[in-house]
Amino acid sequence: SCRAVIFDLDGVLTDTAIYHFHAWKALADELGIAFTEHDNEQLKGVDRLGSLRWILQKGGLTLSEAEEARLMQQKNAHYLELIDHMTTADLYPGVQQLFAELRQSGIKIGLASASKNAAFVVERLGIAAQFDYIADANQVINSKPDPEVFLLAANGLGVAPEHCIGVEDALAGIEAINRAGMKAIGIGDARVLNGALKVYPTVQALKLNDITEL
Ligand code: G16
Ligand code: MG
Repeated sequence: SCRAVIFDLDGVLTDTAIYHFHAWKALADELGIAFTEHDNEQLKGVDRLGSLRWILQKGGLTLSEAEEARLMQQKNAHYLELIDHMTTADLYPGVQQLFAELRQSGIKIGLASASKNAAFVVERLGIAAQFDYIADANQVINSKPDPEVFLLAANGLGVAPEHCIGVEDALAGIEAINRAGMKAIGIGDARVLNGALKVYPTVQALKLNDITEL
């Protein structure tokens, strides 16, 4: 039975993808590389270095590690400026209610994010105190689809992976959940999120019953 639900952040609890897109797009423009919203889909759940390298490869560029570090710093500074405007209004509808129901049922709530800015974002969304444990990119070596961040979250929650459900909007995240030995719920398009046991269009459509019955 389910004893903990571990949520992804970007694309599940809030829409930061649009801010990541704007910041990467500005950088790509500067480098003379075409970068579209369609391209941005490929970067969901992918960590910062992986995302930069994807864009550089699209432009046929190979840069030194020092140059990569400088560009990542530039993109992140821009991204931080953009998310500085985030408020509790940016929390997706239905999240507060689902969290309250999970808590009432004695089910723990965890976070497993590929973002190094996860703590800042959940603070802005006003939900930081609701997590029993937060695992993010600052604590892991291997990014999704590696299961590390989900396993770290389960460990922090003190719940065995087989009693955890993971909730993800990215294919790489679904794979990470499955490799962690957890049950995977997808948020988004069922045709895209292969490997999820169930897929819901939004987190609002995901109900407590769906979790306890999975
Ligand atoms: C998120 C986003 C990715 C982003 C990554 C790293 O992952 O989906 O697009 O590249 O974080 O973000 P940062 O540059 O802030 O460290 P998740 O797992 O929360 O969906
Ligand atoms: Mg995500």
